[in-house]
Amino acid sequence: MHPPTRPARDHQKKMLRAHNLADYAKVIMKQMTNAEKTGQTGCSTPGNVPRILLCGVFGPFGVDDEYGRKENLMELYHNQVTRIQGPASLRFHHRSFGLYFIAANIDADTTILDFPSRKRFIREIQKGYGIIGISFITPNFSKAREMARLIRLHAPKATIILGGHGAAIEGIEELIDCDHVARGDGIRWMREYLGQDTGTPIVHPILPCSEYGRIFGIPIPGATPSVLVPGLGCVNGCHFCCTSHFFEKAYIPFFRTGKELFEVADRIAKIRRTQEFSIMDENFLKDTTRATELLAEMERRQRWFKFYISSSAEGIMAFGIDNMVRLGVSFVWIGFESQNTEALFIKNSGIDAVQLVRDLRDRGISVLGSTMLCMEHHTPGNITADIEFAVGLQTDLVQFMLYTGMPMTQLYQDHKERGLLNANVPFEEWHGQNMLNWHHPSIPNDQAKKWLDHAFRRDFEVNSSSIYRMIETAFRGYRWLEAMPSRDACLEARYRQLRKRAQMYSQLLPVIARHAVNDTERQRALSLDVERRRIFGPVSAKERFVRLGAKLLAARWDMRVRLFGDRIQPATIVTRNRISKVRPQKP
Ligand code: B12
Ligand code: SF4
Repeated sequence: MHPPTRPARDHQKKMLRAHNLADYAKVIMKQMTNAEKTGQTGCSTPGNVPRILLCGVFGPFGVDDEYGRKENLMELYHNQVTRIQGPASLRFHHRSFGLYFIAANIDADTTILDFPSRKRFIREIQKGYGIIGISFITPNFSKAREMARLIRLHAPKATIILGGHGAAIEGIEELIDCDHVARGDGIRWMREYLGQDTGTPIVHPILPCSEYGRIFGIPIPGATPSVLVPGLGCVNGCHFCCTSHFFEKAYIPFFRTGKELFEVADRIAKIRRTQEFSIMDENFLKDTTRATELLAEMERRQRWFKFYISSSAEGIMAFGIDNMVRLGVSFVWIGFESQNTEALFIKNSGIDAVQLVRDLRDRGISVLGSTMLCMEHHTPGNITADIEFAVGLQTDLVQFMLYTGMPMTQLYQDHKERGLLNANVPFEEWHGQNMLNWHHPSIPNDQAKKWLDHAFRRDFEVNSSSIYRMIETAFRGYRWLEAMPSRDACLEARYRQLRKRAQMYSQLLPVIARHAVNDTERQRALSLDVERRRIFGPVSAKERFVRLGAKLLAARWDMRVRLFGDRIQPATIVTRNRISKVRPQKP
């Protein structure tokens, strides 16, 4: 294999830097050098693999137009969690990670185009790619269809491959003009399609878990956590869960053992210079053995990573909350779904949800609890009981979603067989934040959003902003660890991390008090600030400066939100992945 020429490398570096991805560039260069060192040749038919373009759908996002809806923002928290919390809402952008995973694991020159505008997309597809892959989810169906149409128009020779969760839509081959549909794991699919070895170990791309990262318009200090994907899918197969169904209710591990996972995390941590990871795995603690091994490896190597995870309640109980503290979990997303529905959700069976949340928060672990509204048993008379259940859990964050059967879940099949699917609701509305895609027996469709809005508001008014709650959780965890008669090296490290977290985020307390939703939140923030002074001493000159800056930025953001609304669009990111092992061979 020929190593790339110096000009090619320089160009590559320049391209990546141009998109503010300097650390990613370093990694690409590093991986390239490793490939050169080991003499990997990759593709069995060098030179035959066409240039590939992998795209996310085009923006703008979260606007009412012919391709999308204003309720479907390209944001996690501000869309489905903290959306009514005004300037206190958490604002982050997340990339289309699946595309980076595919690019890192095939032997081809690949360009990733994330969050393009329609115009930018047209410009890129005219560059002579042989294969163009589109990643989309169900509510972005119309965007994917338009992209395929544009490819046929501007790049008629390109092969179109559809992938991502939108590929589960029934009869998608007929609905969108394409050449192939990749369902399930795209790495395996692309490797097979390109005639490359499907058994090659997975290379984990080095990526920040999010971009932008602001609360009250204030940039979150420090390096953004890295994304870590241990595997895809979940074996639990809950009837409504599209992630589980998309991967055929199987778990596809990228890294099977805790030791492997540690090595990957260690490599990423060293390169990105942050010990924090957002684990993108639907049910990370389900594989208790792997998580236990990971903890053992961290303790053996004295590496105190911190993790944001998702896990079912049963997984948490099996692994143990105290072990989560040791593992460095500072945030967990749990699906509580609905009270009294144990037959539907075995994962929550026999678990006291209120106690679980309290125990987690007492140990410094923030909880995002998901709940579904407008389930079949809900009526205008009983739905408030479920909303009160969710509010009463007192999690740091709550996700309320409409009960929506996405293709091809058991719920979707069930609604279809019973003739309940509402054919008048276009795919653009299948995002769970506005209307139902099925005929509910007792809740008219124009009422669904009203229940959602009520639920979010009720949680906000009773429990205060999520950022306040997260700071409170950090203090609770700090108190708990401080009260321990003795701490081993692991707990001592966790204690120091929590102290730092509590100290850093407590600088926001005056801002929270100033922008509080009601007097309860104001009093909560002010009294936590009093406790902060008791624990950490008087506010230093530097902290006073930080607090002043935070206040000014928050006031500016508040003004912007009031005058111009709170819409923000993710920036377009172009990543040219030329680690290509598909280069002309030496004769
Ligand atoms: C990160 C994420 C987001 C990010 C967006 C990232 C982005 N730039 O698009 C944010 C937080 C913004 C987001 C928002 C939403 N999301 Co989302 N999101 C996820 C999440 C948690 C992780 C996805 C991920 O990166 N996984 C890791 C990668 C490696 O796996 P992957 O994406 O599945 O990719 C693999 C395969 O799918 C396939 N593949 C993917 N793309 C392609 C393309 C090609 C060409 C090929 C061949 C293969 C292929 O290969 C990859 C490697 O194996 C998933 C849940 C999950 N765990 O999968 C939900 C999920 C994808 N989101 C979902 C939904 C519904 C939404 C929202 C509508 C929710 C809402 N109301 O707010 C919005 C929509 C935003 C919008 N305007 O588009 C659903 C999709 C449902 C469906 N059937 O379409 C999921 C599955 C969650 C769920 N269980 O409900 N989301
Ligand atoms: S436990 Fe969670 S990830 Fe697993 S199938 Fe159920 S809802 Fe999906």
